[in-house]
Amino acid sequence: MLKSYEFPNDFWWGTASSAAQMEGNDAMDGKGKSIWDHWYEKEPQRFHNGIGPQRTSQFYQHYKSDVLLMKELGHTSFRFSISWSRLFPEGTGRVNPKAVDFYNDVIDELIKAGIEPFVNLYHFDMPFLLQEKGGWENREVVSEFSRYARTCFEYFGNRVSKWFTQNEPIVPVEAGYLYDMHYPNQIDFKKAVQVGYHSILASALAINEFRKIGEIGKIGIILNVTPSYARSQHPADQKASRIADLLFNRSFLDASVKGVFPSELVQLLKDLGYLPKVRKEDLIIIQENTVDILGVNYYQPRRVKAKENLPHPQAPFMPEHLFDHYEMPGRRINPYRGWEIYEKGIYDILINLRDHYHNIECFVSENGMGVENEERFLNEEGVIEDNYRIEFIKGHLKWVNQALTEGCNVKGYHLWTFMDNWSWLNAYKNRYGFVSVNLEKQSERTVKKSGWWFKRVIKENGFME
Ligand code: BGP
Repeated sequence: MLKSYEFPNDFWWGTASSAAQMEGNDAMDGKGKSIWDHWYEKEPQRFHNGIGPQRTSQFYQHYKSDVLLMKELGHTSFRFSISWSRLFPEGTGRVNPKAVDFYNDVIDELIKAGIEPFVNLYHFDMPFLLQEKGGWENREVVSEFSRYARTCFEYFGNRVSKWFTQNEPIVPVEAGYLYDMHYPNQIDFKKAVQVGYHSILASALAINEFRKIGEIGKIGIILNVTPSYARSQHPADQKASRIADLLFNRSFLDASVKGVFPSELVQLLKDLGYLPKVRKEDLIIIQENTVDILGVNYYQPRRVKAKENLPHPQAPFMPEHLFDHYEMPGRRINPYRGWEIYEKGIYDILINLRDHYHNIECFVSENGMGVENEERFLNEEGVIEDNYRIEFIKGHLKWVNQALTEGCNVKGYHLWTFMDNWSWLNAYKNRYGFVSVNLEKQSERTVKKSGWWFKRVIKENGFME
């Protein structure tokens, strides 16, 4: 018998993207360089097929028709980010009027199309001139961020009522300061902790600016609250998993939602000798400026086991000195990205938020599947038959639906992403969109089978299976 998965009438259906990944810099139009522009100039070979941020999907040129396509596909909301270095070419000081026009127009077009804009302020894209001053390592840059945030609220707050300070702030910490995947390519746990702490402070300061301006809507943060699963019930595996959870989830989650750092995390960093530099007054700001709403990005779980071998005595300290990653036999993998597919993870996250984070209002802000060489699935009508993506989304939506029936305060689902976009180091290797983009003829966008399927899901507020 078919089961029906129904969602509330006002459920937010849509997609998410980010400035650096979709705007394109072919027309810089006064934009300053971000760390991505700089790094690409310096080391283009680090990017898949040498494709850099210049050639991303040209939303900057085509946003009007892109928004119309979103409308055609039934979107009720769309999350994008403002590029700090487009708005403030030097990261501070002078505002670029063309950027103001562009974002004003994007917002207006979305509203005209009946699509609610969800605006994020920071998605891995530090202005290069501020990175030269140390980026998030530097307290001054934290203050610059709150100034930038305030400017955005002032310019766009009259029409945007869902704001987000940052997307996955743990990623610049890991990728930029531990694992050499983002600029500034450092491997330095001490700096990583400071950068993480300053990002949290920057978010709280931006929220503070938002509250000072008055009632212009809700403000939140978007976190990849990857659940940690221990290999076994053995206390050593359990401890390893708890440490991973503290470092990668609860650091940002507790600070953003509850305004405090878990005492176990503080003790751990203290024991390791890696407590960041903290000013007392900052802790009050963090405590008083928690989020109204939480975006949950979920792609894969984190599986953890106790350490099996001692680290090399000369190796720089890494989180992996405290636990090992666990490759669970039989796990399902998306081979193109190497990420495990585990749909129930989204349910576990939502239940955790219900039970331990006062059931804060939340939504699935990113979920998706990147697949290589999708042209092989083209049918005779020229449509990519991405049945695997439909299955992937359904699998997750079923668990979101289950969480709803159990009282979770989850308000929407956004796929990553609307149209194929530039995936950082992977450039255009894996495609995530409901809409494919012809990289040669950029203006050519073609809706995939999943895009039409999702349109029906939105129309019917659910699906049967
Ligand atoms: C998330 C990021 C996105 C996006 C996505 C897919 O972590 O918020 O920016 O890129 O992951 O990952 P990737 O592009 O690396 O395949």
